[in-house]
Amino acid sequence: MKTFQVLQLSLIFSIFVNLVQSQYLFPDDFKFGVASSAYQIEGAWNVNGKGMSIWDRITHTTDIVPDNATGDIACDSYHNWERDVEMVKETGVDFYRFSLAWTRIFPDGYISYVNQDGVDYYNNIINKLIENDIEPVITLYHWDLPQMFSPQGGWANPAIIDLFTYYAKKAFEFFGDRVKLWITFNEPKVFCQDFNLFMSAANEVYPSGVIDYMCTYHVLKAHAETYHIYNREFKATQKGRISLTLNFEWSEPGSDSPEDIAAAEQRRQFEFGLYANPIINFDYPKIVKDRIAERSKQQGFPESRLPQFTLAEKLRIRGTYDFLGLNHYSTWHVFAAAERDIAEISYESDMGTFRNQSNEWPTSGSDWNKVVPWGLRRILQWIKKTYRNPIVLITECGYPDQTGTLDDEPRQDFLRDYFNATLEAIHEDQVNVQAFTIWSLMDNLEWQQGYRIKFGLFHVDFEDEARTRTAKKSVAYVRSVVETRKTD
Ligand code: GBH
Repeated sequence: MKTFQVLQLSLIFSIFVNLVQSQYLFPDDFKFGVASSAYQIEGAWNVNGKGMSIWDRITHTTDIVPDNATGDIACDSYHNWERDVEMVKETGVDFYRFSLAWTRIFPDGYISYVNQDGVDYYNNIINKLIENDIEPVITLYHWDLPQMFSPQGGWANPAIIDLFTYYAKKAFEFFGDRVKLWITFNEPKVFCQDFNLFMSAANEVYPSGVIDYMCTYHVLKAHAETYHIYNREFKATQKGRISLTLNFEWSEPGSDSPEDIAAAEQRRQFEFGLYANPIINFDYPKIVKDRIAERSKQQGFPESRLPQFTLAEKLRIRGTYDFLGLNHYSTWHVFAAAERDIAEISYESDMGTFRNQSNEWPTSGSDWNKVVPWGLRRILQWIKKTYRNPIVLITECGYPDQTGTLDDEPRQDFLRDYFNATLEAIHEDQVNVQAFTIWSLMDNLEWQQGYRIKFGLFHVDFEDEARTRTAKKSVAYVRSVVETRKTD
């Protein structure tokens, strides 16, 4: 063979190798983690002084969770925490993201009474993680509000801002000597905007389009105050970082028409910009402010239903992040839609647009969790462009099935695809993404889907009193990616 032909062949061969195998490596300082949240795993809902949260009440008194499922026992991580740490170790990841149950530490929500058992519980977990070289990452609020604050409206009542910051400050005092990464809120859009649908199903009064925006307004203020407290009183000595986590399902224009392109952007701003823009840029996104103000006016409200920030508040909220926490699960096609009847007062009608998911996208064990890895890459590109390339930590991403099978090839395929999308964003788009967290460490209480949907890297036997955990196949895959820094 002539040299030329050999060269040509080897070129073809290398292109082929690149096609079947992503050539990119995770940088040495890129971190991997696994995640959980208190109500979904802990159980022991009233054990050793723990107070009641809204989720204890919701599962005990409504039927919005199927099969009468509750978190009363869940994975019983209150008793099995040593095994949990062992499992994290087995995955090989760098950190474990978990949340504090506010009412395990402060049963009434007020800091005036400390339940030492709760402090001990989290101290044990943190210490054991550190002994095992696993970094603890704490979420302060993953939806389990103290029930005490519910009748007063919870996040719709401004009193919650101080109550939350008092709690957060105590958490820094108790655990901040060892915890270097803090997340104030998990997915405020879910507990402000989405839960009103959920709550109204449970005959709770939670009118959309008014109360949910109060929640948004108070959460943003509580987040900013917490950030400032940490910055002022703890950062110099504890040397940690703090931010919040926002969920973002990618909105892809349903067609090339200018209307659909605009509709997709409008949806991103309502779903993500509503929270990210005040913190990273300045104030709510203009399109969100304008649309809500305009509809409010037509509806006869003297002011916008979206509470407005004063200039001082805008300045206080801007910049209150050391990184951006991103939870991502799926992607949608978004289309322009006729404006809804002006009589309809709701977040959905303010947001407008219409969305669906393509039948061609592979599905998972949950109807909306379509597998669309390029959606993650587009999100990362969009964040880079919209917010001047902030540090992004992916704080959740994962694959659900309905069986909990140990033979979870589809989860492994999902992870490979979403890891590759992350690698492309790093190496081709120069996005500043520095961590990937897999949801979830183990099968757990999947909120309004009860135990029917399973995201775990570990299977949990919910029939067995011991809640025995068993590694699924994808655990070995995750460990190999962390070790080799590549996805194949
Ligand atoms: C995360 O929320 C949570 O942080 C975590 O606790 C949870 O276990 C995990 O996801 C898995 O669900 O049915 O079309 O109306 C994800 C937020 C929840 C937002 C489901 C979209 C419903 C889409 N997502 N929600 S749809």
